[in-house]
Amino acid sequence: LGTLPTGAAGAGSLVASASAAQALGDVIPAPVSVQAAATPYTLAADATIASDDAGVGGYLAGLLRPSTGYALPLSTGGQGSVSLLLSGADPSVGDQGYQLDVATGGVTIRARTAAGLFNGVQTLRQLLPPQVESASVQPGPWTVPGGRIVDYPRFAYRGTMLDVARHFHPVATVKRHIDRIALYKVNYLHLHLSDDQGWRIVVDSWPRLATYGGSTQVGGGPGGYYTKAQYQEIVAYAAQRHITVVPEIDIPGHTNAALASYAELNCNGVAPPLYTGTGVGFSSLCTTKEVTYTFAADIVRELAELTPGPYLHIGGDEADATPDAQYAAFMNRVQPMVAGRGKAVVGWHQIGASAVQHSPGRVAQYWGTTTSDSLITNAVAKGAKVIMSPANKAYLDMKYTASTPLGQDWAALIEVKTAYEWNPGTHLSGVPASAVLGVEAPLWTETLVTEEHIEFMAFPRLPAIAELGWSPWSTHNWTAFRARLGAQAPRWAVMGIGFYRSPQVSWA
Ligand code: TNX
Repeated sequence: LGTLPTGAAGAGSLVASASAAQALGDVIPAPVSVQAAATPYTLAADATIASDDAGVGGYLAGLLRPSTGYALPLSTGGQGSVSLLLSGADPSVGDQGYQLDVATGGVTIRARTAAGLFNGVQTLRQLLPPQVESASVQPGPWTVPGGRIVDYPRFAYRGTMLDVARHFHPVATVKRHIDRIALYKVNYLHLHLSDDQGWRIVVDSWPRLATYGGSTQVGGGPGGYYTKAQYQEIVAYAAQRHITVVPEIDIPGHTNAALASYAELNCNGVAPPLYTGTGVGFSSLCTTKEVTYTFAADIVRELAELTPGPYLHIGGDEADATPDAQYAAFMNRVQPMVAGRGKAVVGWHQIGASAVQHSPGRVAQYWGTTTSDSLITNAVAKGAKVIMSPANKAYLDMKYTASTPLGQDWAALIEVKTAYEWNPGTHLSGVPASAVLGVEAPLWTETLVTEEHIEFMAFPRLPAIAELGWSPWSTHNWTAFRARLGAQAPRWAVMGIGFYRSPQVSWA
């Protein structure tokens, strides 16, 4: 594929001095309310951090110490130059929002939860000069514009998905991706852990899934899988950044890797070969065999045991090789298994088929390209909430333009403006905003092999989708977003994010 035309390629800008102090509202996602004041604060060499939550305090200190070179002693409770307080926040902030006050004497973030403090820290991070992201000591000055921000999310669920099945991505890549998505207040990471081309998580009761089913990937490379300990390491790393992992095992279709690993899962008892192409819709678990339900129960049990978060994603998309009646019968047995393990089902919107029953807390993820869909309205009528991932707006694996060297184009070409210009609360007719749990930007990896590829497709579109998930619709404005987005470029350069330099944006 050659070298990507990324922002990071022009690394000369890496060493530029701290840019002029920005305005208080120059943050992505756009905050709910911003009152600027002429009271900037400059972090001094003897500054201190006090936090009511040790985890978020430690995270902030870990962010600031390498680039400032300051000691920034951290205390739990009390008052510091930067104070993170679990009291006194404006009540409107709810359980994810925060209030940020910047005055000449210091910075105070108030919230009702650690997650709220963490979100406030991400705002503070963006208000500091881009060089704050550096791993080595930089000159500063570390000035934050003065005033007050009161901020909270429009939707509870602001996610992105990483497909580690089509091409396997190692733990270190996933962790760095988590660091980058946290900057935009993304709070769910959906991991697509199985597909036709690979099974990426150890299941003790079916060990060949990982060792054989995980042994290749698209194009025939070596693939890979996470041990349970590695998966838990990802979950814990995400949790420290207030991101909840949503694991997906895609059934009953998209299962060639499982079918290849265990002959008994096939209706004809014959294991197919491993698959390294990019076709979809050809594989199905044998829904009429009892062993299939033993298999499903084992997978659900082991995955639920590893997962502290509330959701288990069971796929359910493109089961074209499963007859409709069998699909419904299968889902009607598997969904209660998930509920029985204390988790809520998430499935792609095909789980809205009318013969598939509701299960408690069920969530349907919309990935279609139209603005009305009977499967979704069915699911909503039965009580499901919806995650909005319209493929022609939110899919990060779609090409930006016809000449983008990576990605696919079956749903659309998605330039930044296209990714930004839609409203998750009104996009689907018959789905009121009250039924929308949030948004998710999926990144499928049929064509994406390296971390550089992931970054190039996610940036700058992921921040656009994150803003749709967080910011009130009243702040939605392409011209204003475009300016805030362009200002992120120096930060991405310091962070080493090789982004797509969309010509729709004037990059700083
Ligand atoms: C459709 S969207 C799929 C995936 C592919 C993707 C590629 C959905 C639920 N299924 O299997 O990876 O298109 O864009």
